[in-house]
Amino acid sequence: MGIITVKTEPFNDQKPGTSGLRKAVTVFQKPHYLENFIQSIFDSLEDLIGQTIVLGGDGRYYNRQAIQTILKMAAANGVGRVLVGANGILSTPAASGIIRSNQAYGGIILSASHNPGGPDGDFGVKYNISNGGPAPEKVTEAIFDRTKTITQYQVLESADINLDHVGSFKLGTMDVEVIDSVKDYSQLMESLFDFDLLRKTLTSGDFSLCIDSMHAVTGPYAKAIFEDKLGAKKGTVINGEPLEDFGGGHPDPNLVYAQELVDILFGENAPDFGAASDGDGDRNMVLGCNFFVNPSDSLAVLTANAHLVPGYKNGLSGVARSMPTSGAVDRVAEKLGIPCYETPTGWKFFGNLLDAGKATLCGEESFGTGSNHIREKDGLWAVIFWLNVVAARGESVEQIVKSHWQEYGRNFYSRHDYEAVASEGANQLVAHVRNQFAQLQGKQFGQYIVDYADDFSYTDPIDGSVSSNQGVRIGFTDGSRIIFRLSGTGTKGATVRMYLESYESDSSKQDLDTQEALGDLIEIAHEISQLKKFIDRDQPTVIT
Ligand code: VG1
Ligand code: CO
Repeated sequence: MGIITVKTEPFNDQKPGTSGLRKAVTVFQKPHYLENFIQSIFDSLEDLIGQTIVLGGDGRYYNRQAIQTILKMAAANGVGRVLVGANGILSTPAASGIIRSNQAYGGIILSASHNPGGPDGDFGVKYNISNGGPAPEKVTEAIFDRTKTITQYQVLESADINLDHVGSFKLGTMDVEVIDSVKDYSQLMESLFDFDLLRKTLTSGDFSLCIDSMHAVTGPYAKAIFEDKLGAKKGTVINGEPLEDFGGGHPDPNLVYAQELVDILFGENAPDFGAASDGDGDRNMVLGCNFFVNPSDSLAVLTANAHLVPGYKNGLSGVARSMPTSGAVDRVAEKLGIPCYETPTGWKFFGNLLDAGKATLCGEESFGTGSNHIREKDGLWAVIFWLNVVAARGESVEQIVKSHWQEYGRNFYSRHDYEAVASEGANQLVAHVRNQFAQLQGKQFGQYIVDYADDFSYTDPIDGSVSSNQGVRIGFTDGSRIIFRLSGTGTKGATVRMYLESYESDSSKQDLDTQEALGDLIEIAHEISQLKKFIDRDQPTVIT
């Protein structure tokens, strides 16, 4: 066994996006492609020698091969110890927790999250720092810089490690520990939530639930927690077997891609509660019987009810939401007298706020919610939080959300995604909106008057770093908003996201259909952006 140095040449497309480097599997399979990126990570980290890192992925196609390659490269680069998930699998939240509880130096998470998997699907690599959270921009920029100049990488010549069972191995001088993360994760959840109350509710016979793991990573965690620990009946977790191609599905928990769950919750004899999570387990969708909870509302409801949950009963230091997320949580924060921070899209921007104790709960409109228990969003955590609130209040999901609207008003909210459009047209669309900033100021569209039109820029309150061009936004005098952003996680062409928000304080008008309530704003958004002209699409691919 020896360390070999392999000559390579840079690839020009290894810039990490919103959440790591995501590409088609076929791109990652190109000779040296994965290795270049991993070596660039190692090269841009200081004092890596002898350190402990965590390694695991969402189990998608190419996960196993990539794990073996990364282990051999870690050994050749002087890493001291790697904690790797059994079968190479770790959910993103579990990986974050393991980095923290082991005080590891960092972690490498292999996931393309909600993107489809399989030989024709996507793959991804993300680096997390010692706080357990996604690397901030200054780290991802250093990695990207390195990918542009790399000339060689190191790899240990050795046989593959058996990842099927928990155990300890040596790879050269490096220790490899194959771990089962389900127990640790389940204990962490038990430390935050009222498991006795949950067990009582789930075994009472008059509360039913359905958890859809979408053949992705949360299956084993969900079965261990809901069925084994909390006593829900067998079969509560559906699609609970992680598969390399997610059973051909699109592991994105929304009303379109989680069709099976939606049919159950909106069907006859629907259960009281339903939830789904995504490919790597950090997203969640919560449904009540015949009722959909908008993720922006979910963050607001959890914030307003956190005092009912043991782990948060002593109060929240603050909350944070991504810019396109609706302002529903802002109203709750105001009432609670706690600060509310607005960050760019992507969980990495919450890390500093959480580390500094400025925020306790965080959320994104994209079905992501989390807290200071780890540094990633956490799908099952959000689901258990919801169940704890439902059990403590003894009300249905629908009752809880509707009484929330009555108290705080309703922020009608929707996102229209136009996936896989031509990049050129998408860029032109954003430029077209940007070019109108000056003339939009004060302009009237029906009942709406433009208050501001700008490019969202964020200055991190902790380290002062500035992130510009984080979405173009048009705000109206009544608080309504239209936002356009290009996705930083897609792998085919560009994805245009159009976000729409309006506020309704009159409870007699809160039952309107969301798309209807936002109808005028949608028209205005099309008029301003000339979307059809630039990207030649009549209908969005997904509406959430
Ligand atoms: C999307 C979401 C964003 C989320 C990111 C990663 O990014 O909008 O809110 O943080 O995915 O989530 P974008 O750039 O495509 O809009 V995950 O579950 O894919 O790690
Ligand atoms: Co995800």
